[in-house]
Amino acid sequence: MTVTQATFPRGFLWGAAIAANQAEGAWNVDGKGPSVADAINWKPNLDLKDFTAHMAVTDENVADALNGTHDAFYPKRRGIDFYHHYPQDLALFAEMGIKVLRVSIAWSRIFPDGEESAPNEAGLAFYERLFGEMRRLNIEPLVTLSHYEMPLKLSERYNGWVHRNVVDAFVRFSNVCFDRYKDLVRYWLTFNEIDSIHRHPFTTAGIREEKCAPGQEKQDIYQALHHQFVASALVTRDCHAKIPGSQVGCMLTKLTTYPRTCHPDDVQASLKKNLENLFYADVQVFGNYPPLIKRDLELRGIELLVAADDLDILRQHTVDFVSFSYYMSMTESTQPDAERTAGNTVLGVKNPYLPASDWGWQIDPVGLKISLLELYDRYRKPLFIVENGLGCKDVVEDGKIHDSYRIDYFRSHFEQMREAVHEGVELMGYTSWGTIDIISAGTSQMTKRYGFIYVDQDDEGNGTLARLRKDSFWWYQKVIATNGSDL
Ligand code: BGP
Repeated sequence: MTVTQATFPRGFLWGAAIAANQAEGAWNVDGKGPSVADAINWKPNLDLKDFTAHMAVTDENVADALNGTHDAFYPKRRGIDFYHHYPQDLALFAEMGIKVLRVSIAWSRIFPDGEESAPNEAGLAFYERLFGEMRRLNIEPLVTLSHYEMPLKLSERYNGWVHRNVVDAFVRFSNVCFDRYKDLVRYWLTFNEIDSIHRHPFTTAGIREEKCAPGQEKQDIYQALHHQFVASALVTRDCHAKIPGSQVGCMLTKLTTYPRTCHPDDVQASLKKNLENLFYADVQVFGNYPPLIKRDLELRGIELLVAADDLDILRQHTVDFVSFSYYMSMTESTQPDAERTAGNTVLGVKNPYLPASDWGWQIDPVGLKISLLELYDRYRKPLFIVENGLGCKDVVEDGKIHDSYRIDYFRSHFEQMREAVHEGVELMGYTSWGTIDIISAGTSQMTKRYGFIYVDQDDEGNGTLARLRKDSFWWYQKVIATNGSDL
């Protein structure tokens, strides 16, 4: 029996991923309104251990963003000026040979207030130029509609997605995009890491928990999440109707969780974590709330306001593929002696068998294969890895960046991806996160670099913004050219 060599499928979509709020900069240019990302709290040298401080938001932050008074240090950093540099950056991506580029459309560039009677033409025109240039370079756009860029004025008006009106505003924004870009974009993602609403409710759903009624925070967050599920289904419906052949994906933070020991309590605890994580994709793939989650909400006294046709909408308009981010695996334990860490280091229990990045994220290539096998077996839908990579400190030496550690990271993950495909997983593509160095969402730093392309900008926003090809740039170019056979 001949044992065939594990390979990636012909036409595999090797690519790159960025997000408007972490790459574009130009936070108040050409009519763009402030987004929730523009109000994220940031202070120089904030203690990284205080992870939540980076994602917190204060009345002062919001007032500064709404009044435009905080551009002294922050928003100009909120990116690498991709807004103006995109022709040069796309040329670098094309030089690497990427087939697909994941970007997001900043909602507040299209509807600065969120509910205007007409969209901001300058914002629409920017993305039309961007997608047009991508097409010219034979780079397929993969577009995220919601990636932390909700209009701040909208979120302040309704306390984010808690209010049903935001569903209408988002559906309207999405339809303006489908109408304008129907000849340029066929791959769409609705909500980036829709599960992260619990980890940072403000950036993902515009919710400021201090504005919720006391004790209502969890109720409001689940209500907002329900509104996002309905909005995701409605825009999936509209995208299919308006763009024949289009494909819409959900997007999950894949947090595959291991039991720290074979103690049944540890196994049960990790199973609960895994089911809670998968719930968000379940709703968008199966079109209904899983029974265990419904029971969990009941036990917690959470009663969702569900409109008459909501459940039909969820059932009728499910996604075409499942996309996800994968950075690390997690470990769960019920034992008191388990070493726990918090903050922007690894979230939860340390896994003694795995190394960790400088930011404490546990590096686990096998965990990626486990995630692929699990997701494909559960959903029987094509999968797309739309975020993966290693955030670390790079050093420039004589204009070079010798990032062999990044090559090692990707090589080990690509080997596992290739094995998963060999074992039957239908994997559409892969976009590395932050293929060009951009702002970290969790820490607002530039220091936490993911790219194959270095950008000369520091954590204070100083630098020439010059782009430099790292050693890994040439390695990824070779991987793409050989469709992953030469790692
Ligand atoms: C994911 C976000 C991305 C990106 C990534 C890396 O949660 O979808 O926007 O930020 O995390 O995280 P960080 O930038 O904090 O290193």
